[in-house]
Amino acid sequence: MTLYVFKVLIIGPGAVGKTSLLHRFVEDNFSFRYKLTIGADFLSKVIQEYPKPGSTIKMQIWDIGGQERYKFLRSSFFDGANGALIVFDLSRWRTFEEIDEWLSDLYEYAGDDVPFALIGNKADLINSKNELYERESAQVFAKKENTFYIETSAKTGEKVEDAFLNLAELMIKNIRSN
Ligand code: G3D
Ligand code: MG
Repeated sequence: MTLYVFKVLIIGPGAVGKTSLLHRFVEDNFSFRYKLTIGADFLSKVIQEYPKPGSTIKMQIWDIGGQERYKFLRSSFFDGANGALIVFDLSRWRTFEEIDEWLSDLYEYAGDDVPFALIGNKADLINSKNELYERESAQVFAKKENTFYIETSAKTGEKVEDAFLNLAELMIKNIRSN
């Protein structure tokens, strides 16, 4: 029996859906009524028999909440993180341009070997038949950082579990290589 305990961060610009992704993954629901998150908060999720029979992953998932502007608070938030979801909003591409800054914060405060997943959220708002040229930029960005890019919807639940589980696998690999 193997137990993995991971501290996972959800970071990115305001209103991209960080709190909604957290609730979708942990409680499998979506509400338009989450309050603007004040202060950092976390929820726990236990995944049994994953990634293989006999192992369990416990994720303590931290939501950076409304602190985006208060950089000074970030250091304790980032401390001891095992991985992160860096989220932008597919319906507002300028949020993608802020991702670089979030990644440097992650590397600076949590360590530059911390794995992350790049998440384009609100996939339900874009027409999948439309070719987004920016989608390629997101893929290139992720590839350059040796990670993956995934498009989710906290509203419909699409790919939300995949995003967290794929990150879990990167975190497990990262323990083994350290
Ligand atoms: P944040 O925690 O990153 O600041 P929130 O973002 O989770 O608070 O979400 C911001 C707004 O986007 C909320 O709408 C929320 O309902 C909406 N949202 C989050 N994820 C999705 C999604 O996947 N699809 C769609 N269509 N909307 C989403 P309001 O209206 O409450 O501001
Ligand atoms: Mg929030």
